[in-house]
Amino acid sequence: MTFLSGFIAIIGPPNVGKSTLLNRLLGKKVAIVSRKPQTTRNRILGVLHGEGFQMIFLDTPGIHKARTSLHKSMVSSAISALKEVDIAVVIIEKHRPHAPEIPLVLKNLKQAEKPAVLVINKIDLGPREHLLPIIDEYRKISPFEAIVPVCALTGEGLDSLQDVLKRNLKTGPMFFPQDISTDQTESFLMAEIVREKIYQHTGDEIPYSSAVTIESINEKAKDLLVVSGLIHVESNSQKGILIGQKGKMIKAIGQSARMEIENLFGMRVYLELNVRVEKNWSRNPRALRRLGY
Ligand SMILES: Nc1nc2c(ncn2[C@@H]2O[C@H](COP(=O)(O)OP(=O)(O)OP(=O)(O)O)[C@@H](O)[C@H]2O)c(=O)[nH]1
Ligand SMILES: [Mg+2]
Repeated sequence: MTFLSGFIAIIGPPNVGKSTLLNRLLGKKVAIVSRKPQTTRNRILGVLHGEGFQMIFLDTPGIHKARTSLHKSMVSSAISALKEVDIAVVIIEKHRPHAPEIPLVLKNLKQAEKPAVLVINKIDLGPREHLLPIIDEYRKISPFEAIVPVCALTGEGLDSLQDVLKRNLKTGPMFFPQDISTDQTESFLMAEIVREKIYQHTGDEIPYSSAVTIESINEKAKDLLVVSGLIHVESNSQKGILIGQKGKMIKAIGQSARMEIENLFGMRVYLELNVRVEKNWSRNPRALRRLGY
């Protein structure tokens, strides 16, 4: 029997559920998720291992009109992921079928000249009868291989999506061994988990002004990891908010990040987090590179 494989980019406006969809397809969390837009900042690779096939997904930052250097780097990583793949999954939301970023997404898709499947996500939100007119409209806009309504949160519609994608795979190698589901390093995974908790625990500009680096990981005992992380923010007042009264905020972030890291690595973890002010890092190309963007 021949083996089928292919690279698939997941693209779309910010916050439409790209990372949720990837995690749900894999049955495993490889990408962080939050209610706030612009959570994903790098291309995140996730491998779906099937019977006789392999799909390599590239989750990407939301495509939008970028202003800061950080946002420009995010959008360009989405567009370059699109160039690497065999097929694109374009996601829009059922309740926002005309989100302002969609024309920019479709323009980039067209320039990349890749076949694409349109996923209409969040079908659990709003009336069901809104779906058919959206499908009709998008059928006319762009020659999609298929249009698949889904709810990434519950998994509804994902079997159909997988079938469509499988039909588009080509004979090819098994690019990743069965036990590998992502190419992210340990320290990147940990930094992302900390970042997700910052998105969950803080409001206003704090999530957008924070970057996380892992400075060291030491295996102290057989089952104890000592991890030291640094949260970079853009101003002293942000540092104050992130630390919180009597260190309450940073403690809460550290605690929930630690629990998730422990689950992921199957080890006890001691997580130390420090906050450093790096003025305007999100607008400084050199700082961005140092922080992994
Ligand atoms: N109701 C509902 N919410 C969803 C669904 N899929 C995703 N979400 C929610 O939408 C929000 C954004 O999800 P993400 O997966 O982070 O979206 P994203 O497109 O990766 O966002 P960025 O990385 O910021 O571009 C989260 O709060 C998800 O729980 C869905 O099918 N239904
Ligand atoms: Mg995301």
